[in-house]
Amino acid sequence: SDYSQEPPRHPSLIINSQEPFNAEPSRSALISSSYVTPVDLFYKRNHGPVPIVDDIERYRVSICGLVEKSMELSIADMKKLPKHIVTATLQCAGNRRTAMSKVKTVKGVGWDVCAIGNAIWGGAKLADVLELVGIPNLASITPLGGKHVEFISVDKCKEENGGPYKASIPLIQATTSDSEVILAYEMNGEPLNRDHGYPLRVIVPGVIGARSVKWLDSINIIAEECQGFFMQKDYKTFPPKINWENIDWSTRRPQMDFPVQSVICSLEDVTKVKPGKITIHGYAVSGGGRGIERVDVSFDGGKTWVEASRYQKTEIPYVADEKSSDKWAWVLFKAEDEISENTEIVAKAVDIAANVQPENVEFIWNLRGILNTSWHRIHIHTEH
Ligand code: MTE
Ligand code: MO
Repeated sequence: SDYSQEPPRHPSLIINSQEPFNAEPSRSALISSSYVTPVDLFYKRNHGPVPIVDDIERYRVSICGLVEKSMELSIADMKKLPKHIVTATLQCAGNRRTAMSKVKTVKGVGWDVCAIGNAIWGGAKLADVLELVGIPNLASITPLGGKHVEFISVDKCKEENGGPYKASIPLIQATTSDSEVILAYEMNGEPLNRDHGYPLRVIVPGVIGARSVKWLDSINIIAEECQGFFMQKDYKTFPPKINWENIDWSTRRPQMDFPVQSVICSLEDVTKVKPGKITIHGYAVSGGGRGIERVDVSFDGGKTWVEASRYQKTEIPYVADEKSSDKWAWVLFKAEDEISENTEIVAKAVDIAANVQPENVEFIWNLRGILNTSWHRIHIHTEH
């Protein structure tokens, strides 16, 4: 593969792999960049070289498969449809993998806690695009129910034996009246950049990042879910007893929604501080549109808890539509206390369905190292 034409990147990114390029911002950069993550600091997760789509006039997305009539749409065609703006947090399923690998080796990119970002995405609703090829909204109640929408990209990767990256979602998820699945051509009010999917990418809010296919080439309506590597042989969770010898991928479904998550970003996992008042900051988010109910923080290793306060939405640089909801977006939180001795600061979030993060990473260990949502713990050493 040819990595000679990769786009420029922010020098402060922490690079986990150069080819393909996988990088995340530092904790302090992520949290100080506030509610909307700037594009250049947003984590980048690629599986191959970033493709070059330089002839935007000739770029077309084809929509084919089980449709009345196939179509090819240009970016100009997409822009003729109503622009839908959604604030959504994108999180890689492998976020916090490094901490999981300390229990027992796992396979995958060694992410710290910042393979996540919150952006304001602008584009056409997938439902509106599908209507153009004869798929009515609320397709679930028509004979088209039960089908899947497959997204096929321009980029090529080794996991697909040199074929394109792809994924699918159930058709109903795109056509229900409250669906906010979009084909995005904008990120934070600007055209997508190359790393994030220029000229067009899918955004599936509330779902692991892997399903938000970048550099979209075609949309295929199919009867069964996508058979691609990342749907069938990756991004699934397994019980702890499953290893690479006895794994049977077909026994599990592809992971879609991500579970409730929270992370303290203002401190490293082991931090030295002077005794006295300490204020911690972090993010919390849940999948499936389940907002955050509260974030509990403990300054004594989990014996007692205080409720964190939220401070999201203070300064949104790009004003989304007034009606647009924040149900797909993270919340930023802060909490403070006095610290006098060595301790552990712990965060755990609760979502609106009362789901809570698991206490220990041991109990959710899985061989691919995905969805580490265990309580985030910071070890504090006081320096007198
Ligand atoms: N789409 C394509 N075409 N190729 C990819 O490698 N990576 C996926 C997803 N979409 C990927 C892709 C994964 S695993 C994640 S987490 C997100 O894109 C990352 O999106 P970002 O790089 O914009 O943060
Ligand atoms: Mo990912």
